[in-house]
Amino acid sequence: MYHMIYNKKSIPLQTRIKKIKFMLSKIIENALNEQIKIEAESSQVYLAMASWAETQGFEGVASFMYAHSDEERMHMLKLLKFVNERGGHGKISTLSAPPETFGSFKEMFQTLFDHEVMVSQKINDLVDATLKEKDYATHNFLQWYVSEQIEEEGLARNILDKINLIGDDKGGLYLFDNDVKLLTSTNTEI
Ligand code: OFO
Repeated sequence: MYHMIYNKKSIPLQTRIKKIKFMLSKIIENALNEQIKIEAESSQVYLAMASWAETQGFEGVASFMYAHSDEERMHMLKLLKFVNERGGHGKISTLSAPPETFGSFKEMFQTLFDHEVMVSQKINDLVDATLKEKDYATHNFLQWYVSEQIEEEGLARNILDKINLIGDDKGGLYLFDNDVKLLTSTNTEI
């Protein structure tokens, strides 16, 4: 539930009304902090994928993953600032180390897709928690993440479909790498 904070005695009524801030409940603050950690870990996983792809000579896949890693960091920061603006404390947690290698590109994009499905589930759980807590402001804020996840899952699914068609064909992978590079430069929303 919300808690109002303002100093009744020192601030005139009109100013007081403007300055009313609704603090996050502990339940929502903790849940948002959990999501901050998930977004930070997503950024780390995609950074590890970018680095691995680069060592394999796949520049297109690497730049796609670097851009995706930056996007996830932006998702994390957006949550962190929201928590702080709402009177909570955005926490920076220890992150688990991502894998160093990913087997094949097919396996790597499958991991990316599975990861995004997991993130969508976590966002849904969070939205659910805001409704239970009657925190409609956070519920509204989270709609951006709901839409973002629809896009990200769709994109990951498209890429996975393509790579499943190519299989291990070297020529196909070369063309795929160029396609993905194009995707990075045209889709700044990734
Ligand atoms: Fe792709 O995870 Fe952020 O929201």
